Amino acid sequence: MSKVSIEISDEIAVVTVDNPPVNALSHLVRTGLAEAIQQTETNPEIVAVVLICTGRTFIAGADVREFNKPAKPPHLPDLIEQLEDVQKPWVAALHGTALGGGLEVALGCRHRIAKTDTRFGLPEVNLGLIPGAGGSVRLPRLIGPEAALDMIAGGRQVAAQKALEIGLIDEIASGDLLAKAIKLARQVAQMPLAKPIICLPIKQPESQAEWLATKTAIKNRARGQLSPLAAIEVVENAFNLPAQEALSKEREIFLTLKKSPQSAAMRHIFFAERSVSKIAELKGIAPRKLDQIGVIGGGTMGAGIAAACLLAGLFVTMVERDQSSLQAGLERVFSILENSRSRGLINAQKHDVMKSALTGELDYKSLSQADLIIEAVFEDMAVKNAVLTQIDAVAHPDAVFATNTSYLDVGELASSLADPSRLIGLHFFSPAHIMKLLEIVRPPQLDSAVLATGFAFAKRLGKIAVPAGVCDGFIANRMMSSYRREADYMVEDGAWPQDVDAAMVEFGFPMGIFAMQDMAGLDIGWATRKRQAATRPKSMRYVDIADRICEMGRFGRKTGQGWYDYSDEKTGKPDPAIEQLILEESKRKGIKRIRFSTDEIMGRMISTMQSEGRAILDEGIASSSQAIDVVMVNGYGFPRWRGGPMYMKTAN
Ligand code: 3H9
Repeated sequence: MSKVSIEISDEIAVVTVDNPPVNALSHLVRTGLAEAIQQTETNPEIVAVVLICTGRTFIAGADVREFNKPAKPPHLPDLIEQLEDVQKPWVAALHGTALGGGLEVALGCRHRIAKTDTRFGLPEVNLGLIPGAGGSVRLPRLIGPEAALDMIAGGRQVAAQKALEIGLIDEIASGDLLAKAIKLARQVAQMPLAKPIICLPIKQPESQAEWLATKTAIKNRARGQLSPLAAIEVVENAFNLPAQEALSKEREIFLTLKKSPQSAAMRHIFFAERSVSKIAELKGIAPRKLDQIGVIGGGTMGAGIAAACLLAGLFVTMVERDQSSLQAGLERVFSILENSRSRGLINAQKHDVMKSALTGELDYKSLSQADLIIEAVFEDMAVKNAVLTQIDAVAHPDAVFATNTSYLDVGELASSLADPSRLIGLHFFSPAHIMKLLEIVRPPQLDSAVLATGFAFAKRLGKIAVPAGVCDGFIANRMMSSYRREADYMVEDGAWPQDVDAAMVEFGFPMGIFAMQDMAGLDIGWATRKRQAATRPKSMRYVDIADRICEMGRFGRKTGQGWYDYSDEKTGKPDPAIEQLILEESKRKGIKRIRFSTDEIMGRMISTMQSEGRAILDEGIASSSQAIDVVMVNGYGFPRWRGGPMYMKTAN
């Protein structure tokens, strides 16, 4: 069935793409568009053409699922060249997201009109690619090299108002997009045909110094990923080479990247992120109502969760144990909202609406109308049980209960309720209003509608929801515990903390595991280890160094010292006292220290994660290896361009 239709009315042809869910440029769509170009161009009754899409969005890009197969003609770059060669004006009528190949098609049209809430981007870099159908050559001609580099190398999307200001679109249409686009098409049909973008002159960057600084920042952020560097190259080609040469270069680089292991890994994670939250058993099960959210606890996590809910348009009641804790909790939320406003993420009006959707209370009875009540109190079984018992006494019968525990047994917590089937684990990552990952922990007694509500809640918050079974640390923290344990083993065996950290930063993590622990606070892990001490198998190797460091009162950055010394430098420097402690501990255990190369460190750390991942899968804690990859990439900075630890095992 054709994915592209043409309707002619009063000399204007409306070409409609209908390829749900996101109108991706599949082979059928490209074929349909090629036919539409030919038919509208040769039909003398047509004076102008409107290109529009059905459903929730304009074309959101090439059909990435086709990238694993040989490409079939018509190829997108050729199609866009044909579009540019036409003698009748095409008006792209845009809504939803005009991304990647979709924006490139719009750039092939002579005019662009968009609905108020449309977003524009060339996000190929997030798939390990660069634009492959002229985007890097046309966009800088339209909006200047600086703005284009930001969109192409940073994968940044711009909103309609900004797009209008920088010249990416001609007009914003409030109301009926099609009617406004037809009106514009009629107007431009009366005027001389506008020049195609490829024929527009291109400017050099305004300041070479600023251009260099931007390039350096992009290179630093790339941390081993190739596509941002390729993005710089193609945008520079756009202003250094003749247009046709720049187009050929872009095509050549795009095709090389498309075949690269990095792009394959990033495509894997893109689709994994979308598949992990599809739970077959929830088909047909309706989630419960979700308007009023109760959050118990106004600490860092509680406040972050409350802010995430407010930013998603929900009403929140925060409950704290006393007035000063409540005030501090509310202030934390207000400051997150204010920060979102000052960064332009929400406007002043939305900020005020969200602020007034938050209430603070000391009495649990205030939660009697809440649809979902999330406890985010101190990580202790007895404390959490006491809170859940109080919620149980006041909540309405359909309310769903959630715990934000990151380690505790959710099944055991549920057993403190009259009806254990209503408690779910919602493990947020800090900062909760920013981090995309949400582990949805399923205790054995869980009711399906409660689970469906957990997933609906995650979707409402724009989170990537990954289901996890009950075990110490679920997927994310269990994986990280194994990673941390292996790092401790390596330090006791002969590596220095800074060697391990440097190797893993080189691997692509944003920071090393020891630096990360110093940032989070060493006392948290220490408390967990003490809690686990009684049940830890005696045969298991245990490294005492971290405990010794805590016993010295060194809890990381907040005390100025931890694995590293932060007294002079913000980034921390290796401390001879810690090196001495490590040497003593190795000696005490009778370990003859050996040196490890960077590759050996990386290899040992990754294979440890893979073994732990295998165990997590075998025990049914994760439903698929993709789930583990998604958790590691979105929760703990595993480099996206490597696809995740489990993907690496199959890809190599
Ligand atoms: C490109 O264009 C290269 C060109 O420069 C050159 C070519 C020569 N292809 O995210 P959602 C599926 S590269 C195939 O849940 P949302 C997705 O898997 C591309 N499928 O919805 C899911 O399927 P399912 C540049 C795609 O509303 C369903 O659509 N473009 C594609 O939260 C819904 O997706 C991009 O990188 C695709 N391109 O967000 C844009 N996109 O239902 C990538 C989505 O079976 N896409 N699907 O799970 C996005 O950013 C988001 O999907 C979008 C919608 C914002 C569009």
